[in-house]
Amino acid sequence: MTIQFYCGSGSPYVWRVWLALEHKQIPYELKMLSFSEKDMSKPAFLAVNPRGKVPAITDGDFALWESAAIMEYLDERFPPATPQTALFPKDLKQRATVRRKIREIDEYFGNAIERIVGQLLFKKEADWDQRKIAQFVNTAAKELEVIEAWVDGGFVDEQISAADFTLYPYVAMGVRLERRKPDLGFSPLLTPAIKSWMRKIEGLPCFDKAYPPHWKE
Ligand SMILES: N[C@@H](CCC(=O)N[C@@H](CS)C(=O)NCC(=O)O)C(=O)O
Repeated sequence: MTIQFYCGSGSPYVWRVWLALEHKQIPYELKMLSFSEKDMSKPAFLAVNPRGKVPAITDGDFALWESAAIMEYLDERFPPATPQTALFPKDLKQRATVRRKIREIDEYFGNAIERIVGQLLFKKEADWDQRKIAQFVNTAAKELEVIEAWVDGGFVDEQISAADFTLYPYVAMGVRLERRKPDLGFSPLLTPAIKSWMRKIEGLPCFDKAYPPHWKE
């Protein structure tokens, strides 16, 4: 039974699952929902995910949501043929470390990016709280220092993993937010080590296939 992948364009949570599906070359059927049409709140989708959020998948009659849980499910459901196609390492402690980094990325860096999104994309410019925006950028900067040490010369962990697919969409979102606020000051935080890691992710065969469709326009 083909995996049904419910998604929306531009969501960092969707993007990580999309990268995971493509990286592992899992066959799936794309169900693109529209944020502007409020498809996530319609009964057809609420029957899949009662929280009304993307991403969600179905595998036969099994439905799953929450992007981090979906990545774990996909990796176990479609066991990797090589370590390069694994989303989580085989070794218990390395696996725990990747899970920890995913939590840290979501909890600290991702949270700061989400809060900037909340200001710049969900409020009118006149209502932007410049003090808060600066505070969130500052938090992102501190987290990028931690992240820089992780990615230095390699991936977020010892080899490519779900942690890279978790991190990349948030970083890309930070850069994209400068279209709304050119003086946001996010891009200058990207050090050579982080940029070099970004190029590695951008060079993966899965990258173009999972790129948010409306960002291509
Ligand atoms: N913790 C969830 C977050 C999912 C989430 O917040 N998705 C947003 C898009 S970024 C959503 O679907 N919002 C519904 C809406 O805007 O109607 C996950 O990791 O999957």
